Amino acid sequence: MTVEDGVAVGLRGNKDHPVTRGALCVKVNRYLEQVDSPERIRYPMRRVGRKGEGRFERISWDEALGEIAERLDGIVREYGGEAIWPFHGTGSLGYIQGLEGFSGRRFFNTLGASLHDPTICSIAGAVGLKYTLGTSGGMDPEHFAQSKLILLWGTNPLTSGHHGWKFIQDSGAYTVAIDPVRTRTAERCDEHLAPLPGTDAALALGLMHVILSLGAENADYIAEHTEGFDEFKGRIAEFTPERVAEITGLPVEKITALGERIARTRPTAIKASQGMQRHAGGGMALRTLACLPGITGDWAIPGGGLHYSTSGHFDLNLPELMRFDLLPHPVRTLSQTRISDGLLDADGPPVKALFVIAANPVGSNPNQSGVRRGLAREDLFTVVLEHFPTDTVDYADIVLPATMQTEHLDVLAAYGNMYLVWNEPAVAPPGECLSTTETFRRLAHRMGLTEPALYDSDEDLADQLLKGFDVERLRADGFLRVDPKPVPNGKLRFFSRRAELAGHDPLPAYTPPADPGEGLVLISAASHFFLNSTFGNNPELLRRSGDSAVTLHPLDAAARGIENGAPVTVHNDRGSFEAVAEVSDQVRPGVAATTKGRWAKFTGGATVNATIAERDSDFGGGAVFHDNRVEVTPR
Ligand SMILES: Nc1nc2c(c(=O)[nH]1)N[C@H]1C(S)=C(S)[C@@H](COP(=O)(O)OP(=O)(O)OC[C@H]3O[C@@H](n4cnc5c(=O)[nH]c(N)nc54)[C@H](O)[C@@H]3O)O[C@H]1N2
Ligand SMILES: Nc1nc2c(c(=O)[nH]1)N[C@H]1C(S)=C(S)[C@@H](COP(=O)(O)OP(=O)(O)OC[C@H]3O[C@@H](n4cnc5c(=O)[nH]c(N)nc54)[C@H](O)[C@@H]3O)O[C@H]1N2
Ligand SMILES: [Mo]
Repeated sequence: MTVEDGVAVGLRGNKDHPVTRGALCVKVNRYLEQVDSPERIRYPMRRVGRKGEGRFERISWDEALGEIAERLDGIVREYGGEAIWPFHGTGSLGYIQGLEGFSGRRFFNTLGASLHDPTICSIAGAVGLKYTLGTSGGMDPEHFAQSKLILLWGTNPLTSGHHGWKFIQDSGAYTVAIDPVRTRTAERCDEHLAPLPGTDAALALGLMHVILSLGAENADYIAEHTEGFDEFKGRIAEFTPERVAEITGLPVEKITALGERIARTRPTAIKASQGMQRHAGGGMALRTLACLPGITGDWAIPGGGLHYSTSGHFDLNLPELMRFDLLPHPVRTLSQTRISDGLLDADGPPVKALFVIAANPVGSNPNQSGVRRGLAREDLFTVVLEHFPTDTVDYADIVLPATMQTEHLDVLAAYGNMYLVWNEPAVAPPGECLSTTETFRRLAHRMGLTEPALYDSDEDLADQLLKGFDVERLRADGFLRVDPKPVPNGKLRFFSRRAELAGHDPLPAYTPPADPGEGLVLISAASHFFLNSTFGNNPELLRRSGDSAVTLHPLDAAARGIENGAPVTVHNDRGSFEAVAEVSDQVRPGVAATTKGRWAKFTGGATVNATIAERDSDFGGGAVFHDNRVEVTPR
């Protein structure tokens, strides 16, 4: 950042960073506009209108903290601490200020508040990978530069993580996109396969079938580094290319040709990310994919293996940061993806106080109308810590103004590479904005809590989190590479006893999509212009993103009498939203595509999330955003 007279005037990427190499994305390039936006929430506010209406009056921090302290005291006395739900989102991936429940957890622990399970993003795939690999940490993405064949499987890095693309380009590898949608990334690949959504595990089993038929498996790797191959062979035998063609909707020849290419190309790497696990069988899909490099032995070759997320490589001292030892007794866990369930029908005491921290559940959760119903409960006391008046803020009883990354101290583990990041505050916050940590230090004081750990400074918290790391170097350079952990961790398990004990098939399998509806499968993946719902109010990005659109194949459009550019309603029995039809062969027949991240209040009152079911995926209680059947009708 360039700061002049205490004001941030410039923001650019760090040229010395080995992954970002000085580049920012379309969204973060506009971060300073957001910091300085006239719409930024700068003062605490109290609701004056109905819930959902979004009318507030400015109050002082003293009044805000006083009211929150009094309400919490009363709720704890009457219903117990578990009636409080600290609901964290992914708005900040900082360990100190955000990240899915770390910040403020100490405070909530002393009150005995319910735990929050961050299930919305990547959990199904991570649990699936752990069954196969014993870890969710995969290949170092910098190793893609050494790959000869790269399968970009259910991932659109040119939109959702463009820094990784450089290594893929450097490799000169043959690239194959496997995605029901011809994305920006698929356009740039040598080949594109468009399977029916939710059928990836079947495709992976079919590819392994081809490899085994050619006798191209790596017998030495299998014997030395894996378990359960004999059992797994029987499962693979069931997935002939003909059967897989029927399940995936891909031509048999394409499946066979790709299997043959994998069989003869070392190292082959798979870049998967979260897209394919937003399905009923999403955890099983990742678990099955991770077996492919186990058959070929690619896991043992630099430039081979599978990359999903790097979070498993960051061994930070979370217990010391979170301090679960401060809980007075064991407490229940509430799932992030099931907020309407939690608010309307919780097991145990009713949720009476909700803190929304760096999250926008009305915009980003499944079951938008259910989320609204839950938040509209008159007897629910809702506090939202935010930068902007989001669709969720409209339901707050008290809104607290939060600092942005330019204004607070934080430590981040990169989402998709191997570097820790130090986030130094560069400018003073505007108005009366406070960091999450300072908000909870002040609230603890106001409630008369005496636990000393509640008053640790941000620097202390960073030191505790980073015990064993070179904090001085991290602070001086701004980033620090962590040592990769071995993958697989121990032997690769084709047969998983742990999966069996958890009630799953002990072998990798194909779990079909679960939405029982008819109609088109609607995928709502990352928008090029928004980061989830963050930046969804940036005027320039809104302008560039155009209208809320839904892409339909010409055959599906014709069958519905829909022309390119026509206004349509997208609907199912859960809800509906309005869009403009884009008729294009970018999607395969039977599939429709839109993007996530729009604000309901700017889009006719509802977004795609109004059509998505609040249903768990197979592993870990993940969300099933892309397992969504809809109908599209002209408006
Ligand atoms: N620009 C931008 N970047 C982002 C985000 C954003 O909102 N905007 N969000 C960030 C976050 S929080 C995350 S978790 C990541 C998510 O980014 P990704 O992991 O890339 O996930 P998605 O965008 O959900 O989907 C990626 C691709 O998977 C495809 N897909 C959907 N279903 C299937 C399927 O069944 N099989 C296959 N093979 N493909 C399928 C979609 O068409 C899409 O092109 O991106 C991060 N980066
Ligand atoms: N249809 C559909 N929906 C999806 C997905 C999908 O693929 N399709 N993907 C899902 C995924 S991967 C994710 S991760 C979730 C994300 O869902 P959420 O976690 O709810 O993320 P956002 O919608 O970006 O909202 C985050 C909010 O945090 C605020 N914020 C940012 N930084 C800070 C901070 O430091 N302090 C405070 N107090 N607030 C801050 C931002 O202003 C923003 O309003 O969405 C999910 N929703
Ligand atoms: Mo995410």
